Amino acid sequence: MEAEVGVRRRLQDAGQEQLLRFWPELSPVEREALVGELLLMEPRELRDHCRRALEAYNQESSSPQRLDQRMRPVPPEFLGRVSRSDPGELGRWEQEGLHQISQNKVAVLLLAGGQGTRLGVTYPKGMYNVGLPSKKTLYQIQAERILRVQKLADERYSTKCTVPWYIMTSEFTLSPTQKFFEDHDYFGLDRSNVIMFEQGMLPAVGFDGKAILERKDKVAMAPDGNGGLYRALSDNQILEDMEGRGISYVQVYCVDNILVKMADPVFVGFCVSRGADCGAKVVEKAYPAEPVGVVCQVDGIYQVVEYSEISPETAEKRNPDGSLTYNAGNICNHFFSLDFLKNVATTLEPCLGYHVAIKKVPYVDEEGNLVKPVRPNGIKMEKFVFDVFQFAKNFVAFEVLREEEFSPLKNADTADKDTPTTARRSLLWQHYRWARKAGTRFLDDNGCRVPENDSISESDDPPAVCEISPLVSYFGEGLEIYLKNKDISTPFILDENTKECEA
Ligand code: UD2
Repeated sequence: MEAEVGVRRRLQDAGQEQLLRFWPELSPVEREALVGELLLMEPRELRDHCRRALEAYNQESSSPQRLDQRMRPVPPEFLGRVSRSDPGELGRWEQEGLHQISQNKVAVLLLAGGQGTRLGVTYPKGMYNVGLPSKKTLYQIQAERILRVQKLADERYSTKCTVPWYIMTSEFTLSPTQKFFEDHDYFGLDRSNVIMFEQGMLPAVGFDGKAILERKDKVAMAPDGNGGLYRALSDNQILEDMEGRGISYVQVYCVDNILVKMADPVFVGFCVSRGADCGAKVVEKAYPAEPVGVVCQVDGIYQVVEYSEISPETAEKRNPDGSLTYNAGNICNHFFSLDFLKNVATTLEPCLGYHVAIKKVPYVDEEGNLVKPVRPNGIKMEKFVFDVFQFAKNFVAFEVLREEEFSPLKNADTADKDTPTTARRSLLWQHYRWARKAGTRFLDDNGCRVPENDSISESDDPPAVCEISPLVSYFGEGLEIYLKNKDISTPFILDENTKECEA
């Protein structure tokens, strides 16, 4: 009774009393659950949140913001490019990155709190197996790349280093992710170096400015966006953990890129040698209308501009050499110094604005029936990880090769882009190229040489199926001893075991 009165008063203050409308029907257990949830929400924060959501929604539906006139591309002196750098320069960055890794100064941080709705699976995306011959999941591939990059640094600098792996999850993804890692023995990593923590959640708000009930005893909640990272870092004392381990640099990345280079020594080395506090990996946009955000300046300040915020004319704009003016496609792979993250988490985070997403949010109607809406009915508010670029004192962008570093898994196979099939193909093409470069000849089922036909498009399967374990090679290095002048039947998996036989 006391709890009910307290909660009711809090909700009155927040203007959200409708959340108790099924109170008389709830069992004691359900009441307790609902009260527990509501007590976590400060009345003023809840009121402000609902008001902000409604205002943002109204503004968004009346006039989508165009930024064309205020945009400038990243100045060339702050943009590194793999394609325009000579091997000596790339080697120096790699050396610098491996050195930092060997000194235990580099951590990786995975953003894994998303719900993966577009892919349509009920479990976290990192657990997805795209159908590689090895059947490895995204998590396993990432874990093995960490093991390999640690080894590369150790071999170069005679050390025994660790790249800690921080994983931000959400209410939806924490326990399945934990269980998956347990079941797979942390894929060979030391479990004390895999640190999972949870991001915050925010109520979904209806178009009337009222928080939505998804059940009679439960408010509809959604993760607060990948920019919820900064609040989660301080709420969970993650920066203290990093500091305790002596970390100076953190690479933050998104879960679904099958080609992601964990603690990428070249990217880290580039950022460190430029003295950057904040950096973004980018790829050249594939075509002007490609739906990716563009890293650029707006009124002289770095940010990512979403494709919906620029006109087709601006997206089509070209430089004298024919390249797109706004070409720096964001791939959600960022570099931060620990000092920068500390400053954001302790001081600047409240200045980050919210982005509005209009979604279909299941709800209970006035009669208490569960409704799955066919049309969007709710506002979700999210912060974005890249919105901190504005605070950088020394921002750099680093353009990498798409075919080597970016192939995200966003959609189910019914789509034609960013699907399990395209992700699998990208990885197998990469490994086919590496093997060819190392001097392999592939044989088909009949023992005949597979022709080395360079005109096949990478939107088809590669001529031969070859998968190389990240435990054997991180970026194609060191393959000659196993593959040079070898005739190899496909499908072929080069892993720790085959390596023993082949060497
Ligand atoms: C992200 C980038 C986009 C582009 C694209 C490339 C953002 C906001 N947008 O778009 O500019 O670079 O990736 O692949 O970064 N996540 C959380 N918590 C959340 C929501 C998302 O951890 O509350 C994670 C999610 O699990 C994923 C990453 O953030 O690892 C990106 O999320 P997304 O796939 O929803 O972002 P997308 O594809 O719209």
